Amino acid sequence: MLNLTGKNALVTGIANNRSIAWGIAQQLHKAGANLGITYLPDDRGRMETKVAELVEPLKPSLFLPCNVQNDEQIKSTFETVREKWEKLDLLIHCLAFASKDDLSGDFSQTSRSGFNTALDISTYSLIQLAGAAKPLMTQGGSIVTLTYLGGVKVVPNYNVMGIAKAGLEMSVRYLAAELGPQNIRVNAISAGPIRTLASSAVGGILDMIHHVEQIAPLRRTVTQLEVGNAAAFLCSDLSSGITGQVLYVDAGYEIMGM
Ligand code: NAD
Ligand code: 0WE
Repeated sequence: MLNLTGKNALVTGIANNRSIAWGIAQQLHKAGANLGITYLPDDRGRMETKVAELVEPLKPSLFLPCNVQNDEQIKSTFETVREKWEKLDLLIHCLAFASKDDLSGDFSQTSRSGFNTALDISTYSLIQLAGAAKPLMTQGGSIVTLTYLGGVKVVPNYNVMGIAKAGLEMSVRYLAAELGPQNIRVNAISAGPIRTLASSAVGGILDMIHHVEQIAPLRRTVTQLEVGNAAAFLCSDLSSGITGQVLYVDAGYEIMGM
């Protein structure tokens, strides 16, 4: 049985009840994990209030602001984890961002600053969070990140995010090689398209979802809770022999050639 009791899990990337991270947090809670939730703070504190309300039923023992572009917030997040929890077992990296200007039009027109922002938030953040988690994962651990097919094959308009996800998937392999001797596993879930805050801001996402529903072997898209179940598996001892992998949770879409 999938059992995460006694495991401390830090979950990033919850913005609202459609977030993939919310699906993951619910499944980790169901499996018995002790949760720490981080959120992206805004200057009016609205995110804090919204996310706090949403996650209240999961009774997180930590609730912390963590903008991954802010070194101080990352430092203080992991200092708090060290003080309040004896050890960290699980880290969920479920965030990405690119400027909207860079998610349509000609890829060759991507600006230097747009490239840097997308790779800083979406790719470098995994390396930095894993580096901060490493000394706290004293009993081994599992790190799970979220990626997308657009990092392996061309998906129209995914553009600079495709480069970020390619870098993210390769970071998973380098991190898995480094952290393996400490029994820390690092894996990615490549999710099919799901309507979330991030994806809904993308023009044509509904058409993409409709396309997947016709082509994917299961003739449907996946849900946040299905991604959450796969994450719970990768966090549990049921996956003890798996590291450095990209697990497709996409209703089978990735295998199709036509
Ligand atoms: P979402 O908008 O719910 O989540 C994105 C999260 O990133 C938000 O919680 C946001 O606060 C956070 N974030 C952005 N910038 C940040 C920063 N500087 N510091 C800290 N947090 C920051 O959307 P989602 O679709 O649930 O995205 C979660 C992950 O899933 C992303 O990595 C995304 O690429 C990946 N993914 C999404 C889909 C999809 O179709 N929705 C498919 C495959 C992979
Ligand atoms: O990874 C993602 C979402 C990434 C994303 C989305 C936005 C929209 C709003 C990153 N940054 C932003 N910035 C914003 O201002 N997905 C896998 C979902 C997604 O995004 C796409 C897709 C799919 C699928 C963008 C273009 C084409 C397809």
